[in-house]
Amino acid sequence: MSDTTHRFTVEGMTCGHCVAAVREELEQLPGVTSVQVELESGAVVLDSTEPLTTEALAGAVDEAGYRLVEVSS
Ligand SMILES: [Cu+2]
Repeated sequence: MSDTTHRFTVEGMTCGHCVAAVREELEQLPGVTSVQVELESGAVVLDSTEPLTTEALAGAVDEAGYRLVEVSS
């Protein structure tokens, strides 16, 4: 079974702590196997064993204190 890849952009991160906070929240979503967060662009690439809704992704980002601004497929 191949993973589902989600790509989206997070706004408001300013340092490595922000990146860690976002990654930590996203890793708690069901089936997540990998989270890559790029600080400068805000680009996130997340792999999961099942599809996740934009609402679920945005909720996790919000928990961390940041904002999901764009989802690209
Ligand atoms: Cu920070």
